[in-house]
Amino acid sequence: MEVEGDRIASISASPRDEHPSALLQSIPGAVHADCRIDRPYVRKGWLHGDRAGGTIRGAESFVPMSWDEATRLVGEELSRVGSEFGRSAIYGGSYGWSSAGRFHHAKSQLQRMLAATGGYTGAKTNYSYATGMTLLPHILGDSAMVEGPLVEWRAIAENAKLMVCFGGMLLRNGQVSNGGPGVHEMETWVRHAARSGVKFVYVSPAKADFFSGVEAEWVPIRPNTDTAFMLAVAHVLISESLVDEAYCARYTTGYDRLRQHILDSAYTPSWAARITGIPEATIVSFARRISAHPTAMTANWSLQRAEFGEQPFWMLIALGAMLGSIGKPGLGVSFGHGSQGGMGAPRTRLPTIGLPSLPNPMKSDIPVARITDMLLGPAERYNYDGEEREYPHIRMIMWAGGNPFHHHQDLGRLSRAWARAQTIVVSEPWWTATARRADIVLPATTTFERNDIASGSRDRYTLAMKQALHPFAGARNDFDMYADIAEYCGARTLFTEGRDEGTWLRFMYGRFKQSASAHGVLVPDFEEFWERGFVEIEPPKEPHVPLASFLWDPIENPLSTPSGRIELYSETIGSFGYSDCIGHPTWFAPKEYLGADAAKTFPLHLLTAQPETRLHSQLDQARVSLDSKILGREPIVLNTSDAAHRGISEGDIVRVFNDRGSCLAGVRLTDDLLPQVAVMATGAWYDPLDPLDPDSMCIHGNSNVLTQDVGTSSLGQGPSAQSCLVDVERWHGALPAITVHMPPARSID
Ligand SMILES: Nc1nc2c(c(=O)[nH]1)N[C@H]1C(S)=C(S)[C@@H](COP(=O)(O)OP(=O)(O)OC[C@H]3O[C@@H](n4cnc5c(=O)[nH]c(N)nc54)[C@H](O)[C@@H]3O)O[C@H]1N2
Ligand SMILES: Nc1nc2c(c(=O)[nH]1)N[C@H]1C(S)=C(S)[C@@H](COP(=O)(O)OP(=O)(O)OC[C@H]3O[C@@H](n4cnc5c(=O)[nH]c(N)nc54)[C@H](O)[C@@H]3O)O[C@H]1N2
Ligand SMILES: [Mo]
Repeated sequence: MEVEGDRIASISASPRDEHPSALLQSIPGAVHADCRIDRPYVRKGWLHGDRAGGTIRGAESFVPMSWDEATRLVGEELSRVGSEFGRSAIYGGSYGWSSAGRFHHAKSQLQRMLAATGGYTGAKTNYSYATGMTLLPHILGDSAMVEGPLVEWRAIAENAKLMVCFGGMLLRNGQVSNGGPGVHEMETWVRHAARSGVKFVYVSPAKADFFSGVEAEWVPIRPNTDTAFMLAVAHVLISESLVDEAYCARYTTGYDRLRQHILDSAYTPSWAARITGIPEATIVSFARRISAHPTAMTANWSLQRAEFGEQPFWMLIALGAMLGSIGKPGLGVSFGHGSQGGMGAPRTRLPTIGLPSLPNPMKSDIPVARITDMLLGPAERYNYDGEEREYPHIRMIMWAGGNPFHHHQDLGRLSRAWARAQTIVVSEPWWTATARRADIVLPATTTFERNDIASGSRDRYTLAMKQALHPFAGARNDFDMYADIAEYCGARTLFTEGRDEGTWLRFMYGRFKQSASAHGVLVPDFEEFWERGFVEIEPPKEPHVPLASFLWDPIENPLSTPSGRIELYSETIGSFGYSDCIGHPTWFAPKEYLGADAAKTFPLHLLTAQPETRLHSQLDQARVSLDSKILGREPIVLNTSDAAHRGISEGDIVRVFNDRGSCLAGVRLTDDLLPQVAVMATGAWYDPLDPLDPDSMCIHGNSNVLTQDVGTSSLGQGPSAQSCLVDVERWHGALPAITVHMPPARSID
């Protein structure tokens, strides 16, 4: 990276990285963007005593403040809300990716401060694979099969002849990994497997879901119907006696019940063909193929971010068990090889570097994607994973390192819910849609303005992230701002533990060095690491084989499930009595998919995929993302035939709409997408035409104005963004200028 004065002049990837991310080119533009926040601000109405924010948030001007004033206002508000309503009235779930470094991880810093000063209502699970991580412990004893380590690429290359990828294998998603990846290797591993003789088949609504250059066979499927396909594949395995009955008897419980259910319900290939759009013959030959060849199966996380998202994951595990392949080297089932960088890559299992958390004195939390339900329904009861719970009554929200007005579903509904809070404090480097909807805005530094350590849980590198720039204008590190707020509340030392940035980095690295050496791995001391810039930990010689010891001896090494086996019927889940997630996998028709009644009114299934040109909403204000827009609007990919009979052409602007909301988008056409499917990336900054109106059209193209905000089921309560029906029409109106990439109005008093 070249720095001139206090600006990044150019940036390039490490020579270690064979496939660097194109997103690097957006960094200078983002760091020096006009929409950086230069100092603390307070919403004018709030400053004058308005504690009923309403939908005025996002439409009112901001008054500049000194850091001392801002610190005092936040500190006072924490004390007031805490003493009037109790600390669980403060929501600090603060979901979001923040930036790569482990010390300046904004959410972790915020939550330490909130814990040190008395506690908060937190959040469980995530938006990525909430449903998988809640379901899998019931079925396999833990959630490793979705969080990693997965079935490893080296073992796949060596042992599999066929790899089935539900949702495809996406290089665009492989650019990204939590904590900051040292290298981008998804392409390397897929090519390695292909060269070793693995044939790839992917089941997906979009042909583009597998990258070009590696041969892969596309099985087009209607969105949200994978479970129906898998059930019919199971039906064929049963009818043609292709099930590994001995494996099911030894390693699973409930196979007989599932088998009976599949036969009784007549989940035949002809039944599934009508639902999935996959020809009957293809289903039959698919079943024969996966039983004839050593097969690895993976499903992307997108499959479970849909209504009844538990089912495709559970049913894929059932298929793996019926083939007798789970636990065999390089075979079986896992989730996410195509979702994110590092999934399935070899790695020595050491604890990653992290900021230790402080225990939250309030035992209050929600499944993270239920935030709107919580804000709208204080004291309302809800189900989650066998528990009957009650939503707390939230009066104050603090957010750092996340963008709910990008990431949450049904933004109109979120706007109404957001209006219920008395005080909202957001820390952000940029004037995002969320920062604009705060009462107190605290300007944060970016990664380039501080020292940190990157340590991905999914690759073998630990990286020194050295400060390259002075903090922008009045921006401060989250750590420093929360240390001062903690001090106001009398808890500075509890929060800082007497350390500053430098001593924290040494402390965190020291703990890592210690645990590495306990695992027999020697890493250099801090000075040498910082000087050299990275530590690479050699992966083990032998690939990791999940569930290998269980396969070896299921009595000696049982799974942590109640039965000790793979649960194809779960007594526990059955005993919850949920109608939307019963004791075994089954087909539930979503409310919104192409087979639903609602498709008569809104005939297109909208998939909101991860953006190739950004990280979620991050870097939307910079080059790679801006260059991808059409007349400034986020692209929507439509099938040529769907566009033709609506009189829509390539490059047109359309209005995308349903009962929940609408947005503008620029049209890209393709023949390689299933008809009646449309794809928009997430992350275009939310820019409603009338910020005072929660139903207003987003003129920029944030797809979350359209998605539905319901839990996957009473079990997982994960987000269901991928179950969303819409229609499109050509937009003949004027094209309002995008305003969200510029700072909002500011005033002096
Ligand atoms: N429709 C639909 N919606 C989705 C999804 C989908 O598939 N479809 N996917 C979901 C998924 S899987 C995810 S993970 C979420 C992602 O949602 P988020 O994680 O909320 O998205 P980001 O844009 O990464 O938001 C991170 C924010 O942190 C800010 N930030 C970065 N560094 C710092 C820092 O040092 N300090 C502070 N204070 N702030 C910082 C960034 O500027 C940015 O605004 O979106 C979810 N939303
Ligand atoms: N460049 C970039 N990469 C990212 C991110 C980013 O923001 N930018 N975000 C990261 C994060 S936080 C996450 S959680 C992961 C998410 O990883 P995923 O959840 O795997 O990603 P998506 O892009 O939502 O979906 C992948 C593909 O699944 C297909 N799909 C959708 N619904 C269905 C379905 O019902 N059935 C089948 N068979 N296929 C379906 C879509 O065609 C889509 O292209 O991505 C990570 N990678
Ligand atoms: Mo995610």
